[in-house]
Amino acid sequence: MNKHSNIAGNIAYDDLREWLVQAERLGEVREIKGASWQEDMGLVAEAILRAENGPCVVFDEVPGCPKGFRMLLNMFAGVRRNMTLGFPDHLTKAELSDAYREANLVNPRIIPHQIVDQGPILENVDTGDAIDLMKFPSAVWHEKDGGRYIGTGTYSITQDPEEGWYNAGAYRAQLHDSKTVGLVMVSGHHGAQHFEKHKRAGTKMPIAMVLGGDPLAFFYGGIEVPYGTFELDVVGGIRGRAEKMVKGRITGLPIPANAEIVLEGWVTPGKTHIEGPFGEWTGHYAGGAKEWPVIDVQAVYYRNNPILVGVPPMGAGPDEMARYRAVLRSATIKENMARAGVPNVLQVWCHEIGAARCFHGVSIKQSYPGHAVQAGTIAAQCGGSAYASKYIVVVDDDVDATNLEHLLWAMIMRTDPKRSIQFIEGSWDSIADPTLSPEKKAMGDMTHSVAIINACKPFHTRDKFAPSNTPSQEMLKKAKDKFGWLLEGK
Ligand SMILES: Cc1cc2nc3c(=O)[nH]c(=O)nc-3n(C[C@H](O)[C@H](O)[C@H](O)COP(=O)(O)O)c2cc1C
Ligand SMILES: [Mn+2]
Repeated sequence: MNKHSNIAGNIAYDDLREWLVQAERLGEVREIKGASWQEDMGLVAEAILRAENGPCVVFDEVPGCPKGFRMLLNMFAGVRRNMTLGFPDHLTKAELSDAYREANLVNPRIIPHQIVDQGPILENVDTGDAIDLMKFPSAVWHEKDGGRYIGTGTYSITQDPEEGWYNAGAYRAQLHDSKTVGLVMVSGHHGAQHFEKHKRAGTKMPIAMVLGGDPLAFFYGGIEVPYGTFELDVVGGIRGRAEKMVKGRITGLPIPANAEIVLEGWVTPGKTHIEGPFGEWTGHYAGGAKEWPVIDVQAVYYRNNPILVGVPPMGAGPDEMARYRAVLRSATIKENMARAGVPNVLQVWCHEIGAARCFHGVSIKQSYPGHAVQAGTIAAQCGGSAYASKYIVVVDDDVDATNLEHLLWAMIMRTDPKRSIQFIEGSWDSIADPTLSPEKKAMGDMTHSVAIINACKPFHTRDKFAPSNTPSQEMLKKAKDKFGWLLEGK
């Protein structure tokens, strides 16, 4: 049993404002007035989003936007990570991931959302000529972005027109004009599946796009939850109380009653607009600029002094998105592996350098021939990992798979490349993968190969493998205690 199994999650906030109060209590919030959406916000993102312990920044008085219309950046860093997921401050990120898994994934609870009549999201409802998306402080995040992106810290609610279930998925949104935003739903994602059904039926798809609100709901919009399950009902289960939602006036879709900003409207099959380029999570403008569907916004709901949330991907190293996904996805994959019947999986870490999608380390206590290959294959292809996984490294239990350098050391030193690496072909890829060829993209072939790197000692000769000269915990402590001062400049 894991030593944290007695820790139950306790989410101390219901919405973004209560979360902000908690983050302020931790001393991790800074306010910036007068920053421009054209450049300054992107510069702040460059300055802070890659740091493990960067502050949460709230922008106000953005030139061109009404005072009080704010933008919040960097929810998931510092100690507030643990607060956000409802766990004590002292847990490391790997411990946080395990505690989260044990509290929420081992025996998952679903609490269906509850429809209510009132909520702060109804404080302002703009329709018709009153709709003006320009008043929200959306930013140009990267130098070569094709425009402002209003939807990055976002998720969109849609309904399956045949089966009736709701979905919440994070799909980015470029600001096209005062009443229209872009919508990028990659093939296979649930929102895209709903849209496919509408296309076949020749009907326009109702949609409600949340642009700021409860951090937990946003995280769940961007993480894999099985087909047929409404992410907000999962969030209700984690909180231990039903999410309160109001009915959208235009579409009847459920809208979080305490969200900050929600766009409601229609996505019409065949109606598109040039979207992108956008600096994506792979650290490239890989998707380029192309035609994507749009949302014709029919109603805008927002609280007084609304807070837009920005979660721009930075790429090329750990960023905010990678940090929270590493914690959540590592837990998801570890749980998926246990359910698929892979025993003795000690650690799973979706490394931030691979945007917590493409490069995963797995440590196992090897128990039988083929165990390492089984673990690597499932870690590459389970529900939490299939999309965009690229490299899986499986190591023995004396390696810390959560530590990038230790993992790479084992990968380099304990493999014979030709023998130790095998490939899965035709695996689900992301359009943001810069190695997808133009030909494959043109054909709609969004697949690539995945490398399973078996860096375990061969099972049948493991006892003859040269022992590692990594010091024992006792020797390490002794060395530090006796001679650690040599590094302290004394
Ligand atoms: C900030 C953020 C932005 C994302 N942008 C997109 C996007 O533009 N298009 C897309 O298809 N997936 C995007 N994703 C990934 C999906 O949201 C994610 O895979 C999610 O699990 C999809 O949910 P679904 O399976 O319910 O569709 C994004 C995720 C995050 C966290
Ligand atoms: Mn879904």
